Amino acid sequence: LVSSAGNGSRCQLHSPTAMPAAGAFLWNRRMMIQANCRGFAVARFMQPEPASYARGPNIEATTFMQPEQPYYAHHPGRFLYIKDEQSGALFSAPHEPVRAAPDSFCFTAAPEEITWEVQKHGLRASMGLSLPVDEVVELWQCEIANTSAETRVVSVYPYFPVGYMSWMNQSAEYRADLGGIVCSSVTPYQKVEDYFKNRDFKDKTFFLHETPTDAWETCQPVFEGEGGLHNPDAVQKPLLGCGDARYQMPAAVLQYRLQLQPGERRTLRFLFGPARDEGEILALRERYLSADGFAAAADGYRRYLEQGRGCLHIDTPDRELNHFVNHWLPRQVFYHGDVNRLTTDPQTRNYLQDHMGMAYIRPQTARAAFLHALAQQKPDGAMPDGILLDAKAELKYINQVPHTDHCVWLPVCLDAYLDESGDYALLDEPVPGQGGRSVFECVSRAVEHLAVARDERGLSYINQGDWCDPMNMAGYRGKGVSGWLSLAAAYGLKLWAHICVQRNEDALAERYLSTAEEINRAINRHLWDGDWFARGITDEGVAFGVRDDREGRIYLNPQSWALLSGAADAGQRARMLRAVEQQLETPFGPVMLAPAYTAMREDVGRLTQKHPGSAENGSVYNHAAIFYIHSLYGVGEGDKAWGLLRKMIPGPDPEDLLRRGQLPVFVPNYYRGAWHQYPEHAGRSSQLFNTGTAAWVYRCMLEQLFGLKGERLGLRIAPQLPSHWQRARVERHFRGAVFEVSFIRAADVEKLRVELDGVPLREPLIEAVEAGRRYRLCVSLPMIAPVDENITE
Ligand code: CEZ
Repeated sequence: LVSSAGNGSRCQLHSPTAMPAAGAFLWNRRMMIQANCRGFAVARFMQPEPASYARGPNIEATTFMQPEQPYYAHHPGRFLYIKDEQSGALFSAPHEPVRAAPDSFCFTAAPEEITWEVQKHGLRASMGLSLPVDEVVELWQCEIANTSAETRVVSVYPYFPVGYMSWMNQSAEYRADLGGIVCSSVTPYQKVEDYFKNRDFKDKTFFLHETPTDAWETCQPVFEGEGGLHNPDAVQKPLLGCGDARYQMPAAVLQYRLQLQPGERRTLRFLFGPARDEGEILALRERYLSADGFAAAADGYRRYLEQGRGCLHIDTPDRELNHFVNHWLPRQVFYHGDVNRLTTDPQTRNYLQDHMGMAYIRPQTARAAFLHALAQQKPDGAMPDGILLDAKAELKYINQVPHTDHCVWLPVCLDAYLDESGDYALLDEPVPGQGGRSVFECVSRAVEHLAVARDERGLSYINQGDWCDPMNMAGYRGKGVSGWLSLAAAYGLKLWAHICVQRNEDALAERYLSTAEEINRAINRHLWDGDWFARGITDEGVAFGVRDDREGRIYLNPQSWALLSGAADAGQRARMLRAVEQQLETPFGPVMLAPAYTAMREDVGRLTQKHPGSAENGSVYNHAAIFYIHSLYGVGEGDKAWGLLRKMIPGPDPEDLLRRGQLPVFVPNYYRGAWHQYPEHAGRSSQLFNTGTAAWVYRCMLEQLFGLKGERLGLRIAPQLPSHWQRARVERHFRGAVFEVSFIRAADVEKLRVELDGVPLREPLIEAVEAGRRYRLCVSLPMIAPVDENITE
């Protein structure tokens, strides 16, 4: 079903039907495309707000990227029809729209390209998609090969639907002078000011060919006719009709009539994308549409991805984990941090956590992002709901809803950044637009804002949401509080106090620590429910996420952050872990709450209206799951943490892959939960690769699983390898140095022993790391558990 090649840098799926939504994504500085194994695709580009150049056949709402994106016959995609001119037999690549059962099929996700290969009727069709680094254009290289023993005559029709472009104006025609099809439209608007905003939009969609075509069609309804997409009318005729689209729905269709000798192959290259005018189209053609143009773009893209390689290369007994960590995880972290999920107003918490991830990938970008975010801090120390990335950006969607947690992410993410980079100078950097205040002062103000935004019980207000976006009605009347945020505030205060100590700001540190303790006490007084912490208290004073609740009895986040904040003592900890295990853990990871709500709770909010087991209503919400894992490592529960961490990556066994319906090439924002309510749907991936999870997974792997964690003085070694691993090798880049680390479990080892270049260390800490140096570490670990026979090394 799923295999890998290229040492894990290629992930291959051998069926177009077993995991129909499985796919991969590519992005560059201006666009992204998510394409699935069957040929459907969703692409967005920035102008500067996200826009599309291929749409569904009806007016589409502009919205943010959605989980469990549905696909349907006329969904945008990129296809090839292939007709045998002698027998009339028809199939299509990759699978849609004809859906003929292939003789063989291979979808390949690679970091720099996505390819499909289909074998049918003695023919092999392949399609490959790649992107340049800086321009909005898809580079398509297709090949058709005769794998039979006879000479074949075939027609190949690339079919790139463009969809419903506009209700004001849409058309398409073939342009011999440009060498392809150009679809034109006017982005619909009504307000005069929008005319000026839209004037420079890329309202054309082009499809250019390198090899001259035999015929074309540009009008979607004419192409499809009565035959439907499975068997379009136009394909039944010897040649396409070469028609225009005049206020009709455009499509880009070409026809190549090819005669192929046995073994012969033909390569066809195309460009697909948006443009403002013909000049832009010609320039893209010039630059890219040739073998050399494609090769140069591929080179450039490879160099771009190099920047996202990350700082960790692993070789463990778990082969699929190695592939994931070496090739895919840092790529996903880099995507988030380099292009900010292709938004112009990332949610503040997302922006900060995405750049926490960037601290391990390209720290200077993280540094700039923290300064950029702080420049938008409000006069009272609060952080805005979203960070505006350019002058024209506006707060949209969820960023118009007041959430109370944004300040928390400053100490949390900066702490990680400082540990990794050692860049304590950042703290003294003045923040632009903040009247000369330094980073340290701004963050202190944020932390103090958290300390103040509490009620008479000492708990943090929730307003219309905290980390949980749709928990919008627990406190919208101004009284309700968040248990999670109170814990997170206590934790944030402690982290910041620690940084104060390092700066000899002892009085400040003491103040923050005592506030943190005060919060922890308030939480224990008001929110400890006997076996776990409640999620919050509503405007009406009702605690929720408690044993008396029939639905939403227990939430994961308060337990995780109680471990981090130190609110839980050893007895509470044991009870909480048991409760989580019994009520929240599933074969696909821990769900965020249980039981999932089946009806609206007006004193909790719209999360309870989401489908049970989806998203925040009790899915395995991976962001929440990784907080829990991080906190488990924090209290030394390494094996437990590992078990849950491994569940976050689909596979390797085929049954699990089928359940998730996703390839192990990214962490999705969730897997369906409601394990007890809807077991047949549990585990299914949301396919949404926008998630703060990625940064935290990378962090947990580096700092906790392998225990190669930065701190002010250097690199501390404190691994928590799963006890059944006998050995592992890791290359860790840190502050310009390279650490080659080999971990070995041995019977004669009683406690962690670290040798540096053959010399035992007194403390497992490498101080004063020298950039450019290669350090060889041998880390010996005691045996904890017997060897698991199932694990092959
Ligand atoms: O958005 C995420 C946010 O980007 O939800 C997380 C939150 O911490 C992230 O910052 C948990 O709520 O508004 C909604 O109902 C959406 O479902 C969002 O909550 C969700 C998006 O689906 C993810 O892109």
